[in-house]
Amino acid sequence: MSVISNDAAYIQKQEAYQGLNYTGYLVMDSSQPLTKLDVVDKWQPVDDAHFKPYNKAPAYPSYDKLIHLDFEFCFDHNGYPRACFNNITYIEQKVPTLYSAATTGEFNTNPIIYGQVNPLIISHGDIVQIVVNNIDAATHPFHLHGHHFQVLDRPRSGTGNWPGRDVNYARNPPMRDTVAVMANSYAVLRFKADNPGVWLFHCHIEWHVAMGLTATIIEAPDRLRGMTFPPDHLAACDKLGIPYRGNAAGNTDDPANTTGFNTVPPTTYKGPSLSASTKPMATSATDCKPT
Ligand SMILES: [Cu+2]
Repeated sequence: MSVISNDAAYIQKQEAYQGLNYTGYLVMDSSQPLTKLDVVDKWQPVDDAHFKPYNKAPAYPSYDKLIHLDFEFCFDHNGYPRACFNNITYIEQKVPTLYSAATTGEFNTNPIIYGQVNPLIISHGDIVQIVVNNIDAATHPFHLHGHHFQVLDRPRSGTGNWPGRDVNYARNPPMRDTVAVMANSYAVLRFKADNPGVWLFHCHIEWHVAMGLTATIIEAPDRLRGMTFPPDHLAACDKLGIPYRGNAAGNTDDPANTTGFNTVPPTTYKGPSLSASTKPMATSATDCKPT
């Protein structure tokens, strides 16, 4: 048994785990000789917020765009528990966000057209700073698709919210695509917007995703206009009854028309989007996701 945590509260309890440290072989080919075991006989947790990048890359010295996300659990219109960024829970729309970005022309820089997916528009080349305040009493691992961000600050549990100003950040911060944001604390992240696309930022505890703990970064929408998709992707959407043109509700004549948007989370959980008339096609359903 091993317990890996970089939360100071756990580290202080390390005596409780002495005697539970075992080292063994994972044998994939029994015809091969066993090599010398590399035994780690002392539990010495480290805080990965203090790692240094292998390439010694310095921190981005400033940013062009600040994304400020306050996370806490919340309730929807039906009284169901949800998870919210800035008091708004993510609600899956009829048209996946990437398809809306590709098919709505000049409208695709307007977050309104994407519906309640917590859309965040960023420009190509921007240095983006994400501040996540974790207002919950547990640690949550936040993950970003499409980038490795710098972790400029990730203080201990109980620190409270980001003070609203940038101070004393790491000069050579670690680079990650996931960061554990401590309980009642925050993280400060930076990345360069050099990868046009639609990228989700979400808690990596999957049932928290199901509860709506997701924001959608729409990066360089001007470069996504008119992009084409492989025919098998579109065929999968056709098979599943998922529209792939227009705004969040599939309105193509006027993308600013929000009629038909999904505004209330579903009251049942069905996993990937499947219409009742189609057979489950798990891998194809994933193709229709905006990541
Ligand atoms: Cu979570």
